[in-house]
Amino acid sequence: MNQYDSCWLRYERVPDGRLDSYRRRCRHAYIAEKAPELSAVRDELRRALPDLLGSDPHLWQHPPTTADGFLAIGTPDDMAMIAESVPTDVVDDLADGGYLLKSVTWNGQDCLVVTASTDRGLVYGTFHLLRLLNTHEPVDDLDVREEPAYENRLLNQWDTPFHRSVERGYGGESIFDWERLPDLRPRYEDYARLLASVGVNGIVFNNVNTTKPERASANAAFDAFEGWQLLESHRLEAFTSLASVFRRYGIRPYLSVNFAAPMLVGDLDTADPLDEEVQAWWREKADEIYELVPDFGGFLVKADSEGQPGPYDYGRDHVDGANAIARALEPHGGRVWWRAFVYGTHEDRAVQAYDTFEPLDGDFDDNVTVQIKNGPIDFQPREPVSTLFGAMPETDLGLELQITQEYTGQGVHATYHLPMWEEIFDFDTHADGPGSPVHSLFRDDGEGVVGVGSVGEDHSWTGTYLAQANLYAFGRVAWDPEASAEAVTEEWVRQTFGGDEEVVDTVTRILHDSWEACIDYETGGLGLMHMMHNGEEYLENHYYPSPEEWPGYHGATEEGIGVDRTSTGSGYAGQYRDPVAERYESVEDCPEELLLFFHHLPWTHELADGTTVVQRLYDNCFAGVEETKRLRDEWQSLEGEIDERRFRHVAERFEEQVAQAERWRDVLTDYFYDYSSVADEQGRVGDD
Ligand code: GCW
Repeated sequence: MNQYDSCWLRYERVPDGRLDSYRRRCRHAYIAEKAPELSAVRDELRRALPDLLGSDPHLWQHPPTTADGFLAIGTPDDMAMIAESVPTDVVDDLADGGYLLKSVTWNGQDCLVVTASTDRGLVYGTFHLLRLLNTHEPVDDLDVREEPAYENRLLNQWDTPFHRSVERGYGGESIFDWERLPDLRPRYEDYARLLASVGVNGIVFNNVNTTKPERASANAAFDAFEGWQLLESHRLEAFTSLASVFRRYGIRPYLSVNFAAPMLVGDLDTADPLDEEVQAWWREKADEIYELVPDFGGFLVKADSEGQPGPYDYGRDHVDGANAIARALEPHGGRVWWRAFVYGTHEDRAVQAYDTFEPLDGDFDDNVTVQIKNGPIDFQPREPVSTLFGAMPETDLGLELQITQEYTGQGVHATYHLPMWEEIFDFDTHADGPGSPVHSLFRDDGEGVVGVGSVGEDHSWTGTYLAQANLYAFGRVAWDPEASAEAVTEEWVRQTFGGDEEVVDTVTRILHDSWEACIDYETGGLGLMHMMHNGEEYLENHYYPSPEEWPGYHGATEEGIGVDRTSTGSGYAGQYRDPVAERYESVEDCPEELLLFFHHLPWTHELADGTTVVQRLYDNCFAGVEETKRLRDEWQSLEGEIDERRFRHVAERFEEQVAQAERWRDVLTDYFYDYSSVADEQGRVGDD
């Protein structure tokens, strides 16, 4: 038995109806020789084709002469046969990573061509083709042209080296064993394959928290942050070795660094970004890394945030800090990803990132990307989009999404993030007038989309098997944010659970309905935030409903609930462009699902359909639980239809999810009742 699941790269035998055509075009493969990426392509075909087609592939170094057809993979420059079969100008125009898949007839043979302008594109094209085979799609008349929407599609691992914990990770300990590196584990390559198969092209191997913060933390994992040590010279060999695995799959390696590295790793007595010795230290460190890892992507920095050191320690600002480090990387083509996750000085944390960063627009160097979480708070089940999107036209921006389910049920709940991400991407910021959805941003070179990773050592990788869908969907949405969510999900289900239509429909439905259910039982669904608490006594690193933690976040009083973030309150709504700002300022126009994020309203305030605020909160909490039970039952209906191991595992988690959702509902509704003294119309909440 494998020690871990193969996720969506399962490669099961295709049905007979497709077999002949697949065999004719794919059993013989002619692949360009040169790049490391092409050796990865060859390995993948050797892995996939025997299982899919029931026979070993023949790999050729020239066009096969003895076959009726073949698969050709290479750039037009590599292979004359490809240059003769596809329009080379179209290939030349493809962005890095883009590719063509084309069914052609060449010398009387039925061929399939996978071609691209870069070797990375050949990897993606190959995985695309394998996905078609895996989902039993026809390939006799293929004419696919694909290009990534964003230049950068990065994974951020919040893995703590050596200690091997994963902050906000629920799939077991970190897969990265720095103690044993440079020795490599097969799992590294399998992770690289999973990422490349969905188009991820960069990975930051270590957590953004690189030192233990000053403040005491409820999270035991905080006690072992040593990430800054990765920059020590004697550890770079380990990094180099890991990088070599991911490079074969077109994935550039990055590191999170500590702003005070010149003091921690070096022996300077300051990390002041304007100090020349500090600047020289960063330059030397960058030179040293690039000597070993020429395709090094750059540094990710969490500075002046949650106790991490930063430029403020020296009376400097984020521009000074980011640029000093960026200049060291610039000669090598590297980039600084500088996080905008700052809070703590404003009473309403929502206002702070914009307040801090927007005035700095235009001052960051060209190789700095400001990395911004999707919402102004912190990966809550639902948030409005960050006001910074579209607000810094002179600065490269990155969108940070959370793949791991920190606030959406962790390793237990089936909560699928793609519908949330779709809502975010489709949101019209009006940054360039009407029709400026979030997905139209982040398109410049140096911009992109970042996902906080979710994998660990568990057999499932992600704590629960269904959460693999979030990793898959992240890659697909970062590649094409306008793709149909249903299509992406269905594609994942087919590859993961096979092509039985009932299974496909059921799992697709479960995933798509899961997010709203989670919002309802965890928050009441009107835009309240942080109705949870990081409680280690319950389960280490686990959130559960805990009213003691809430008041600061949602403003409940005896009269009403919600936070006034309009012009009469914190003013956050005014950070959006009109008409978005106007919409959020107005109680009538503000969308109901964000109402209490922007407004403090009486408990008995009537919503559009006449229901009161408090009643809607009750109703949503109950509806969320009922919906979760329905999803659990849907899953139960799959017994016998999918393998026992995954069926049972997810079924058990669904039972736990229902119990936790009930607990959440009860704590929340009691709390609403305690403050409002308004009983539930249906008698479910109130004094017995
Ligand atoms: O949401 C908070 C998390 C921290 C995380 C921080 C961040 C990596 O609870 O675990 O630290 O955000 O994004 O920096």
